[in-house]
Amino acid sequence: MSFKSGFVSIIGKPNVGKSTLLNAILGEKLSIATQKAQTTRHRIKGIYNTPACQIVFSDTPGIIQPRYKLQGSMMKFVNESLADSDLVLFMSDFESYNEEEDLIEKLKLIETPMIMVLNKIDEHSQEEVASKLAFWEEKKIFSRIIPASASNKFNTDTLVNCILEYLPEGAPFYDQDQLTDKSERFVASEIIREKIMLRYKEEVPYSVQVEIESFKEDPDIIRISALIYVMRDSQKQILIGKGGIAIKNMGIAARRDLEKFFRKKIFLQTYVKVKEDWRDNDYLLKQFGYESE
Ligand SMILES: Nc1nc2c(ncn2[C@@H]2O[C@H](COP(=O)(O)OP(=O)(O)OP(=O)(O)O)[C@@H](O)[C@H]2O)c(=O)[nH]1
Ligand SMILES: [Mg+2]
Repeated sequence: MSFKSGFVSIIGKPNVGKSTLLNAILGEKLSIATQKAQTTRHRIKGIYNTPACQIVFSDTPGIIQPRYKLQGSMMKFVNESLADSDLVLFMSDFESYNEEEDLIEKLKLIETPMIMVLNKIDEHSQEEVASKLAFWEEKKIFSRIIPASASNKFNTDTLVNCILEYLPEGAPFYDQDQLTDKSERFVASEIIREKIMLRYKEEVPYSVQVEIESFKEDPDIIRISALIYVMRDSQKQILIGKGGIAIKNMGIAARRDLEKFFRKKIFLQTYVKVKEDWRDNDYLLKQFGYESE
């Protein structure tokens, strides 16, 4: 058989496990995943390479009704990804969403073949799984429906094989040893943001932007300096914590994961700055990389 290559968009509501699935397929923790909704803010390409194929997955932000400009950009990333894919993976879990009917109407408009992934089956009984599968079958919008557990890597190989059936024959689009289209700086900033999402509550994770000020790689160490922007002074106080303990512990956790990803010793410095309402500021959103490609 000749070489197959193509683009696959992973879309769905927030928190259904899109990034977890991408990481499970790639065998690398490329895209950050947390229990909080709206973890992913960008379109992140993850490139799956074997001697027989190259699948360029796009992880995308969870589909929501935008309330501020940052969320508007996030939804633009979803649409762009849909526009240039050979196949769509629509992922859902067992939550029932208020706007589900609206979303289903939108899915019906997508002309690209779609595979539905029913995720998190590890948390549910066979009866529940069967009834959810029947619910989606009935919509008649998917070429295939695959029950899976991304965090347990259950059915992810089956899914990859199924994806390949829908991809055209053709040469690879990227170097066959390339993992992502994103820079090392981007991945570093995301690892730090993941730790903030995991360790802080309420609006703080949603008010944070992480920018890598410098990233210097020496033979035995990478020195990273990160600027963490928040929207208000009160958030800065929370982020830093009493005597700086909260940010110190966040930095330790981030460094641990940075060392795992880059497979090198890391020296990490963090600074916190206030940029009022950056989430609604066109200029800053552009500067922070939330502009369309
Ligand atoms: N039990 C269970 N939990 C899962 C599974 N897959 C993902 N999760 C968990 O679901 C949560 C959300 O996972 P993410 O991968 O961040 O979800 P997402 O769809 O990328 O979310 P957004 O980026 O916010 O759109 C995390 O706590 C994951 O550990 C699964 O198969 N089973
Ligand atoms: Mg995600």
